[in-house]
Amino acid sequence: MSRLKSGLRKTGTNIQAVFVNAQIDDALYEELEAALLMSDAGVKATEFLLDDLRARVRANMATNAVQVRKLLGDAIADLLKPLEKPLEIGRFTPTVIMVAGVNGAGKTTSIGKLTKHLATEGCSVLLAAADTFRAAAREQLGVWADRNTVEIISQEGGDPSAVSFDAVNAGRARGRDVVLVDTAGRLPTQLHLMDELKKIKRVIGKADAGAPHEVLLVIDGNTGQNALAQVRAFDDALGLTGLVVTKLDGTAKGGVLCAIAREKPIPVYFIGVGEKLEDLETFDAREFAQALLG
Ligand SMILES: Nc1nc2c(ncn2[C@@H]2O[C@H](COP(=O)(O)OP(=O)(O)O)[C@@H](O)[C@H]2O)c(=O)[nH]1
Ligand SMILES: [Mg+2]
Repeated sequence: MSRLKSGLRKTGTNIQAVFVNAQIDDALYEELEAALLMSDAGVKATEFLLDDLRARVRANMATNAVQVRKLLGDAIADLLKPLEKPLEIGRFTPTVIMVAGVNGAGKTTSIGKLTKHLATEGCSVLLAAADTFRAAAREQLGVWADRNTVEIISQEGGDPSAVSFDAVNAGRARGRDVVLVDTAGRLPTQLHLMDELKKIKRVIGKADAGAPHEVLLVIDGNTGQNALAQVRAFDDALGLTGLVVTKLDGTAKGGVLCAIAREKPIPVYFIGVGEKLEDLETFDAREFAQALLG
C-alpha cells in the first residue's frame, strides 16, 4: 500500500493540487479535467468521472473541496471496481498462463514476481522460456527461476511454440499447479509476430485441451493512452483474460487504469510497484483510488 502510494505520488500530486484552497465552482471542474487528462485517464473516463462527480456533489450537498476530493475518490473506486478480480488457480492442473506484451513492458520480471507470489501460496510452478529470440531473455528467466528455485523448460534457439508445448506436457507429467509461459515482446503492428503468438496459444491447446486457461497482457503503466491500443490489439489476437500493469512506482500516468476501466475493462490481476521479487500486488480498486487522492 505504501509503495503504491509513493509510486502514484506523481499522478496524485497533480490531482490533489486542484483541491488546495479550492471552491466548488466551474474552475475546480476545469482544473480537475486537465489533471485527469494529464494522468492519462483519457477523454471518455475523464468526462464520465466529472459527470459522476457533479452528481455525487449534488446528492451529498457537498460544500467544500475536501468533501469533493473524497467524492472523487469514491467515483474512481467505483469506476475501477470491475477491474478487480483474483487470479484463480486450482481449477485445472496445471493452470496454464500465457504472458504477452510489448518489449520491456515487464513480462519476465512479472513472471518472476508471480512465481514467488504463487509459491508463497503453496503452488508449484514450472516456467516456459518461450522468448526464444534472444539468449539473454532465456537467461533472464533462468535467473528468476533460480531465485524462486523452480524448474524451467527452455531450448537453445528453439521454436517458441515447441517450447510451450513441451512445458505444458512437462507440467502435466510432473503434476505442477501452474505453468507460466514467457513470450518475446512484440508490437501489435508486427503482424507476423502476432501470428506467432496466436500459434503459441493454439499449440498450447494441443498439449492440453482448454489451455491456456489465462492469457495475460503485461502493460507498462507509463505507456499512457497507447496502453489502451495495446489492450485492444492483443485482446483481438488472443482473447485476453487479464492484465498486469507494471511500473506503477513513480509514474505520472496512473490514470490510465481509468481509461481501461471505461473503454476496455479487462481484469487487472496484479500491479507492479518495483523491480524486486516482492513488488507485485493484487489490484484493489479502493486502495488504488486512495493512493491517487492521498
Ligand atoms: N520500476 C519498475 N520497474 C519494472 C517493473 N516491472 C519491470 N520493471 C523493469 O522493466 C525492465 C523490463 O522488464 P522485463 O521483465 O525484462 O520486460 P519484458 O521485455 O516485458 O520481459 C526491467 O529493467 C525491469 O526491472 C515495475 O513494476 N517497476
Ligand atoms: Mg522478457
